[in-house]
Amino acid sequence: SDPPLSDAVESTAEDIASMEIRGAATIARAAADAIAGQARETADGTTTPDEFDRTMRRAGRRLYDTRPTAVSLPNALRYTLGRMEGDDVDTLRDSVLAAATAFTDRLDRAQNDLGRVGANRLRDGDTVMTHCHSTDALSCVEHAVDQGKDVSAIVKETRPRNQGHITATQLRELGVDVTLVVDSAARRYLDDADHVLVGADSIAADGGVVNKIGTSGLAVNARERGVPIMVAAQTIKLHPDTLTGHTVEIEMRDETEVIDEDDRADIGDITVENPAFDVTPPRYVDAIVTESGQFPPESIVTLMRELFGESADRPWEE
Ligand code: RUB
Repeated sequence: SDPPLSDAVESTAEDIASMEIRGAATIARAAADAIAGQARETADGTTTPDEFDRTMRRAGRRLYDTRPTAVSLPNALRYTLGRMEGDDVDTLRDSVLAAATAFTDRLDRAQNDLGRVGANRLRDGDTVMTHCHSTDALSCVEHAVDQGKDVSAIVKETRPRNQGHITATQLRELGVDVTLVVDSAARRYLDDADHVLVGADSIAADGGVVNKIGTSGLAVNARERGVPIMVAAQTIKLHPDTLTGHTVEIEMRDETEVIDEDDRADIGDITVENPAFDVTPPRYVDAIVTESGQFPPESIVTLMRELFGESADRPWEE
């Protein structure tokens, strides 16, 4: 039977599943770090190169199985496990550690570079409306503030998990004026917004944006109000499987996030659904801001082909 996986992988997998670790970029970083931890621990024990290889792929599978929608997770595994090479354990370990470091460095750089691009879209005195909590989106605001621009925010609370509270806190730390609203107040407050600014968990080849449930309704309302919709998403959010016609799986979460058991019992026999994400069609998106510049959603497929070719490896399955 297979030896247990490292604490780094087990605890990271549990934290991603429970959303202690959440948000696409943060999940990707945690996965790369956990893969590095596993490589160190496995190489420290008595192991053959074959066993090392098998254990690393098993660790990848364990992480992969936590949450299905954010493609940054499999892209992190693709990057780190895809660069695993060598004939002896030390060389194998070092290749994985080097890949994990290169990957997290790229994350930092990409977020910083896209923040500078996104900031150029924001003018002094502008108000953004946000949904959920996106480190890529916040990077745009941070760079705008660094450029000396005065930015205000209308922050949707983002039921059921209220990630808007995290966004509100972090925007306050940047010195941004924040107004918190319930999700259903979004349309009313769009009249006060100059941009809708959201992140993404995945971007499909047709330019569709997969992000926190409610993003698509917000985008439709924003379009109706004439408010431009800007998506901040570094290129690890591009979903290579969608190049070959696959759709992105939308995670369904537990109903207890929506209603507690007592209330549910009082109401009687009902169905509770709790999808975590939705898809905003490309026609409702004005710009996708990446570290390689901003793109209209319709042209994102060109960038995807450049980065992934026509096929995406699944090293955790080998
Ligand atoms: C998080 C979410 C975020 C994206 C982008 O959902 O929808 O907008 O992940 O975040 P959850 P980032 O809270 O369910 O993980 O820009 O930090 O990658």
